Amino acid sequence: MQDTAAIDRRFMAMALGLGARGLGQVWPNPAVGCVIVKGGRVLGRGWTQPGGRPHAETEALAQAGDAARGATAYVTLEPCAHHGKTPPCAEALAEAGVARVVSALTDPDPRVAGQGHARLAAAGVALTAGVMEAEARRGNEGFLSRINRGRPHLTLKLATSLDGRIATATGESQWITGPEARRAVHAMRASHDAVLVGAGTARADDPSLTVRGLGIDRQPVRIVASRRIDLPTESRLFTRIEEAPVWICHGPDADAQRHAAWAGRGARLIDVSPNGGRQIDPLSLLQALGAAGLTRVFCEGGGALAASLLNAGLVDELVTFTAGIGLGAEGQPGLGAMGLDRLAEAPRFALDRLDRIGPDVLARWRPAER
Ligand code: AOF
Ligand code: ZN
Repeated sequence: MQDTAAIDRRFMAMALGLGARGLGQVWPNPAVGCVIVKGGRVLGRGWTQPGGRPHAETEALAQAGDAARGATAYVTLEPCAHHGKTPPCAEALAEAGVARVVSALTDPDPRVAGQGHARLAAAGVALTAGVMEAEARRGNEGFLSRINRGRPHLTLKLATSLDGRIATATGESQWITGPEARRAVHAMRASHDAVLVGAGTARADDPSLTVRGLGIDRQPVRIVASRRIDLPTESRLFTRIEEAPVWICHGPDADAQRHAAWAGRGARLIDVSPNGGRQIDPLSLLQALGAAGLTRVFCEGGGALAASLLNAGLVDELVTFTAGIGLGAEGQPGLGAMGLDRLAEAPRFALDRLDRIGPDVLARWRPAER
């Protein structure tokens, strides 16, 4: 016979797995998961739907129907307390007769912020909060970052040779990593709200930056950071803009003609120059993206943008693919100049997870505690 704590963790783990299905699909909302259980049987499973609604609890309650009466609901984030398109989830759970709610994490959204839990308690629903909180923080880290820091969670991807190069001197880069790694990149794009590149990469690679072959509902937003909007209108991003949204983040000295051309094509143009500064400041860039509702951004280079994000301490997660090929000092480095003199000044990351992927190495890193 398992004790309640172990049972709670088992079903919360299931809810966390369901919630993760919404990652990249639900911004500006969190990707929540919900499981409704009675007598050890799962009666309803739900997760936040593309675009952020319906909420996870709505989905799970609809599945469980009348059987929700007397059941326990496991939710990866405090049920909401505000009226949106539907009444608050806390109310819906109580009205369905759910006897107990187990939640992982308090919702930092000021419209909720403890009031969801309070409503449940007031309605006589038994409440256990904080189950698998650390795991739920990870699952909701994009949303938590948007609400608490005003900017999205930022993942930086680097796919390099053994010696940290991303192309030969002549610019040949297809392909350094194998097909398995490239497929994994598409899955990573899909779990983020947006893909971000610098103008140099957009010009050199003419990337489409879409997710292909995964059958997703909502393509990530494609973002180019380009101070002057130095982006040819012959590029795929321009000619095939209908495939997914394109946002261009630029500075005050942006080219007016290209500004008009991209706007006319349907791109969203965002001025990210703080106090009239000429350079794109990486923090202002991310704050603008947070204000636009993004919770998870996946940066795929190039070297200059990656170096400036690293230098500013804005990389929350680093994903590196390393291929077994050496390109030598004449190859193009994955990171541009960082202006570092001392090792102590260099951004340092600690290994979080290590996998082999086809013939390549996939490592995930988090900022090292200092
Ligand atoms: C839940 N379950 O599945 C999600 C929640 O714009 P609205 O009305 O959809 O509300 C968005 C807010 O609801 C969001 O900021 C967060 O506080 C909460 N998200 N809550 O009970 C869910 N996605
Ligand atoms: Zn809700």
